Amino acid sequence: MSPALPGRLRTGIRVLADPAPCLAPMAALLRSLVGASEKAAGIAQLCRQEEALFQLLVAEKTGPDRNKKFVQDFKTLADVLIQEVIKHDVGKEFPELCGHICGEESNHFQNSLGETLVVQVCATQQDTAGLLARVLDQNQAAAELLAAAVHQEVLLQDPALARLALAVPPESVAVWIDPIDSTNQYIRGQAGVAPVDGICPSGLRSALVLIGVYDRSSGEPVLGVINEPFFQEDPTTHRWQGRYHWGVAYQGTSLCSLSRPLLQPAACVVLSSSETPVVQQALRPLYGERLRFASGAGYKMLCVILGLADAYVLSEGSTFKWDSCAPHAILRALGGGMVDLAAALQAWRAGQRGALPELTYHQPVEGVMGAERWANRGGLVAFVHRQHLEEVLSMLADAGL
Ligand code: 2IP
Ligand code: CA
Repeated sequence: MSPALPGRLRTGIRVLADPAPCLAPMAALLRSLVGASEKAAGIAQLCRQEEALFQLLVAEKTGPDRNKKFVQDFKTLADVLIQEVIKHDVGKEFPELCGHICGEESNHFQNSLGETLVVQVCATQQDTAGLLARVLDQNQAAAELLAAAVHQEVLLQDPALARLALAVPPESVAVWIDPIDSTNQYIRGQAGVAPVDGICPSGLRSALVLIGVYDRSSGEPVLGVINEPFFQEDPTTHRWQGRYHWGVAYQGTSLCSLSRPLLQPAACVVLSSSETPVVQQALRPLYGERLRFASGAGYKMLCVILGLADAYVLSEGSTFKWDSCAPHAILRALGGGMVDLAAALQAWRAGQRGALPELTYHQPVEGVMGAERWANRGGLVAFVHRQHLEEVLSMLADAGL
């Protein structure tokens, strides 16, 4: 058996086999995604914890060109590999999803010798190690550590998940993966950044694995898994312990691993540190000094899910479908949602007070290329309680935005 991933075994909830009775497809899909997110989180932890890998992750881009490129590539490799693992593990269990699991990264990878390699999970650990060694300039130690993590078997013991029975055919849904959201913090972020009212302004905490499922025909998010690989550090071993959250919102069924957060007495909003001064100013009458700033689009959405902030407001098109799909599904499962800010403001100004336009996940933006096709171009507002969305829209509309 492969060695255990650091930080996974000791939490006590990860590895005991759980007999999987006849689960309806959606529940089995959810279990599969949670399992894949656990493996992904294990690989993310491994790259930060194993010296051989961490050195590659944080190495400065100095030295000859070849060296510079290799270092840059390794950062991308961690992302690509995690995405491929999720695609592989989930696709193996649900062949109906093949071709419908997409993510931020392309698996075509050029190594420092200029060879183009397709990063993928091979049939055996040895083959995967061989492929990774070619990607990693024959760094055998790094390749073997990663291959062991890729082929690690992760069995969940999660009674709440095991009990679930849901019916939605996998052939009607598709998946968005963000293998590591907040990549900058993943690479450079510190452990132990002090939270402000529960929200970490920066640091490793904001690096998340996001897996979202949406309905292929309506584009609505229906299922989401957020995994926090760097939730806490064991003070004695300094190993990372993670946790995960999931939610389902499908045809009137709402289920979530978390409870709907209660309304907080002091209003608070979470923003990107690059949010425009105009928007910050417009929100001040509502939130006063309780404007909080944090890295990571997924992390800010998680802050709303956990009730640490009433809303996440983003006026720019700097997030993508893979950033928002999973948190959006969880927000819906909790009775909230995530609107397209530009479209919702337009509707609000026109006097619309019913359902406001939420983000959808199935259609690319026309007339643009690359990742931009999947940008949430109108910005967004994430909320649990509808009244918080209304307050934000009315503030921004009053400010002439
Ligand atoms: C990024 C990441 C950034 C976020 C940006 C995302 O994804 O979450 O932190 O910007 O919108 O696309 P900000 O921190 O200003 O909210 P990735 O790290 O996967 O590129
Ligand atoms: Ca992202």
